[in-house]
Amino acid sequence: MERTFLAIKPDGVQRGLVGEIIGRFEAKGFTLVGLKLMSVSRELAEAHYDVHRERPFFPGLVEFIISSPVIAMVWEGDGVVASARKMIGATNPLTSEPGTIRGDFAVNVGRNIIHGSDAIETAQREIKLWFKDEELVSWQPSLTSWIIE
Ligand code: DAT
Ligand code: MG
Repeated sequence: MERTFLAIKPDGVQRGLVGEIIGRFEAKGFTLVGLKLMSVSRELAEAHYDVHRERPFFPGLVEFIISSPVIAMVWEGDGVVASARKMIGATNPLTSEPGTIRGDFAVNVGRNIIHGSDAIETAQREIKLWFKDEELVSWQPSLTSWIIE
């Protein structure tokens, strides 16, 4: 079953949007299989954003991610990687569609509330980086037959 890594960034946690954001993925019908509130180490933040290491915004991005707690999550479901990216919206919240998380709650690219893996391979890398195997729980929600034909 496909899985993706999502993280509510420090701004989303500080602004009290954790319940709202988790609720959207629950209501959609995806399954939560991993969840933790954590302070992120500089090492983890730099590894997570390694592809952006040479970009001018990298130092500020790392400082932001380690500045305050983050909610790290793994969600499961058919097509969850691409669908979660759609629900999150475009990187710059000023261009994110209304109805997306960034479109509804953010105005600034450096404070865009949530991270979501951008491809299946990225998701696998990020899940391994953020979670130990034993922190992930495989389970079958009893509502499944009312959500998937
Ligand atoms: P996304 O988070 O939509 O996958 P990304 O991987 O291109 O976007 O960039 C990672 C994060 O870096 C993004 O969520 C916010 C920050 N960022 C990206 N482009 C930026 C820019 N031009 N200025 C400041 N921060 C930026
Ligand atoms: Mg990205």
